[in-house]
Amino acid sequence: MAPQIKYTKLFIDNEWVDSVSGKTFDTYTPHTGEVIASVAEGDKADVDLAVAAAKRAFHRNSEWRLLDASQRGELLRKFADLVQRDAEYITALESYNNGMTMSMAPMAIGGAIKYITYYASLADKIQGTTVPSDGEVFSYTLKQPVGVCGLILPWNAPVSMYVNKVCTALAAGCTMVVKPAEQTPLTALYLTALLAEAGVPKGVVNVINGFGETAGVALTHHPHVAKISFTGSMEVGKLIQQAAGANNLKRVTLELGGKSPLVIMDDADLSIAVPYAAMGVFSNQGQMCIAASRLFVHSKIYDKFVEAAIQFAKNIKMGNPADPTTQHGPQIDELMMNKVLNYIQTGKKEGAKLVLGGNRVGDKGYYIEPAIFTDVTDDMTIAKEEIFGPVQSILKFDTLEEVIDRANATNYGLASGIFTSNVNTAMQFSKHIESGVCWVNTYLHFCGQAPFGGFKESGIGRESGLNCVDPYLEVKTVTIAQPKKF
Ligand code: TXE
Repeated sequence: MAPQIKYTKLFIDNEWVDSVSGKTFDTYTPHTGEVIASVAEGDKADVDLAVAAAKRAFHRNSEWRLLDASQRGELLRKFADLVQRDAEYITALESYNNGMTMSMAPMAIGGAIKYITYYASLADKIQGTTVPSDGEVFSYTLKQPVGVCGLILPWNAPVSMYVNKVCTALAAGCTMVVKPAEQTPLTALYLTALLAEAGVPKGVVNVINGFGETAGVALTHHPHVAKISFTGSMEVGKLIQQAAGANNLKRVTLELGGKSPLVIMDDADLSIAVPYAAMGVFSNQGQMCIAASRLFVHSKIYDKFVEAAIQFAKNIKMGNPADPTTQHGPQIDELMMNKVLNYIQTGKKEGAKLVLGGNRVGDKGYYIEPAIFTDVTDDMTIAKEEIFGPVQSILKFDTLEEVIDRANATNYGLASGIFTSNVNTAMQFSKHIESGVCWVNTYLHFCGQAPFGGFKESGIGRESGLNCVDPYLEVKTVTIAQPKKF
């Protein structure tokens, strides 16, 4: 049964409100493409109201600013408990609006709860230092919340993205305006209702549903927004960086795309490497910034590997994401489905060999069969551009030195991986690969304790990990004159 949809409005000052314009837009389920709800459509006027609310909530005498740091942690722990209480519903809603399979969504929501408790634990660990300044002074630093944050979310993992940004900003003591992706507003709205239930004071978390060119742009250009945290495309990431430079020098963290290399050495255990390589690119229908979308396989084992990869992918069960036995659901929308299908056509035209799948399935919903290309070369479009779909591109290499250079020959630098039984090979690769994350004999391993983010054009800054609150903080040095040194 389809989950009931409870929240569709904007959330400003802890109230559910219609947009100033009264406009709404439809949201769909990717399984059929049918409309499942109409949500309030915010634009500049609504962003202005939300930023004003967040600014009031950031006033030095506000309820939020007067909370103890440990109370912020308590609030987040309570939020984690509420997410746990409603986990089954949130999981179903995520799957319904996003198309994430019910075999994956429970892991995503369970993971999100662990991340929330990790961020909760950071709230009262934010510490300055005492500074051994020269002269007759006493100096120390304060780490203070940066102010109103604009948090712009993508659609590929809505709950995880909401939690990463909102809970880090809350741990730091900031206030915020969240803009969920236009494709997937529903779980963000529900999570916000739970934050209000947990006791977040009014104006601290505001949510504006809407489109990038209107609500998103209003947020990134707003003079009272001190920081933007964005996950999405490289193109929009660059626009956000420019907007920040053009007005009030907002602090910016960006988590953008990837073209992540996964290397299979000839000494790898293929019984592990084959399934990890497949799940590294086919999970979530390939809609992952860390997708292992360039699979480099050693020439000595290339044919054997390809055979095993085809066998594995053939058995991936495609279907309705609501069926818990389904492993492969739909792409998010028609636009993205067509974009992926175009890449598959381009791959064929440029001479790569499509050895499995790659067709649209059915004429309702946005299903694409997992695709495998062999004989892919570095210059091909499918080896260079982020496809964001279920396309495994297999390239051949001969030596470790060669594959490191080829893996690094991209503007992206988000994730990488290697399968090998030689620890020196693993250490050499992990040292020289230009990526923010490197997995050895595993892939897609995530936890709150580990920093996540990209080198090069894959982004700026890191989410999760001990230092994840730093981009939400300013450091202030306080120097007090002393009558004489003692
Ligand atoms: O991203 P957009 P889209 C990549 C992936 C995908 C491509 C396009 O390759 O194929 O991006 O996806 C908001 N100012 N990733 O079109 O447009 C938008 O409303 C401010 C990688 O969905 O970047 C949404 O909330 N905001 C990725 C968010 O930005 C703007 C996840 C992302 O949308 C804006 C998603 C603007 N000018 C896509 N324009 C990852 N890193 O995981 C749009 N937005």
